[in-house]
Amino acid sequence: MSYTQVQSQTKISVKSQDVKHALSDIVKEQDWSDFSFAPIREATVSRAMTSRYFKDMDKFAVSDVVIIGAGSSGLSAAYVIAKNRPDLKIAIIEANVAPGGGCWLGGQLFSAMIMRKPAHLFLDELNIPYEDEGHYVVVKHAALFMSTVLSEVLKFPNVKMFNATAVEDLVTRPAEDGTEHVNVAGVVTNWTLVTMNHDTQSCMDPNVIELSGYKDNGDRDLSQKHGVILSCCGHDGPFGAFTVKRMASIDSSKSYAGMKGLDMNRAEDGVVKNAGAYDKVGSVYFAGMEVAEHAGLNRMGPTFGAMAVSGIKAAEDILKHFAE
Ligand code: AHZ
Repeated sequence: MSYTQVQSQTKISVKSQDVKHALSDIVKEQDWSDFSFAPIREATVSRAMTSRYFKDMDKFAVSDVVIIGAGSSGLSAAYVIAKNRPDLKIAIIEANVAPGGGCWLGGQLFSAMIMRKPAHLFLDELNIPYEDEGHYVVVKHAALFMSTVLSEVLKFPNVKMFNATAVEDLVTRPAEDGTEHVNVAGVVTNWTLVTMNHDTQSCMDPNVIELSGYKDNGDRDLSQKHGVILSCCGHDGPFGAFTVKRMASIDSSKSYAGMKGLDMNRAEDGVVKNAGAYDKVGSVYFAGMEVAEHAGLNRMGPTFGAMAVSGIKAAEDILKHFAE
């Protein structure tokens, strides 16, 4: 009996009092031998995936907010922006297949995640339980935080995450003030596996996501707000700190200080204070550990409060930009 056949019947009665079945309408007590799904063509499965993906690529080819990096800071920011502005198109680009960045463990191989207050208020917002230890709280597993914030973000209809996709360059325009500075008008993307193999392949050109608010000739359309990039690429590594490094290589007026050694107290306060807009680069905001790279701050190690709070601060800056 297939699922559709079962649906058209009255509910199967359950004699067992103890067992709670997840498939409530087609519950089986003992014998699953006649179970089958309704038939499906392989091509139907392909079309169901690819048509949606390409529709999303079309829809998000011009986006209001592009978030680079789906770690704890990027997803915290995405949650706040998407919740407050369901009208904004928010594209999240994540180089890894698995989103979440470094937030599947608390530190080293340990499960528990430490968040210093007031980041616990964000946990309350997401209904994530924790142990209250006074000035800090402990979530029993970092994956509980990550999976919750990730699922909440993905539920927003105005958010699309493109994972296994790397931002490998920035789209730039001359700054309006006539100086040598640049405005960033979009991101250049490629499949991560391609980005990692440019040296071994003949050139495979990338794709682009443009920020909203530009005309066909690339000039700003002053009748509307321009879109923004929020870079949350984490600290330096194979992909990390991408945007600060690229800004410094494009624009001679930019340099990045580089992250300093570990100092939890200075690092967490500094990352929050320096998160948000980036001096003299229109359209780009930063949150998370990438802030430590451009501002020359300490790293904090396994305390995640500043990741959530810097994401929220950057999100609020972006909300102000769209509200003004
Ligand atoms: O894959 C990266 C990760 O998921 C992704 N990413 C980086 N560069 C990218 C690019 N294109 C697309 N060019 C890119 N995606 O960005 C994500 C960064 O997540 P993260 O968890 O590394 O950064 P975060 O700043 O959100 O959180 C940092 C957590 C850390 S590191 C640390 C320490 O080392 O002391 N302490 C904390 C709390």
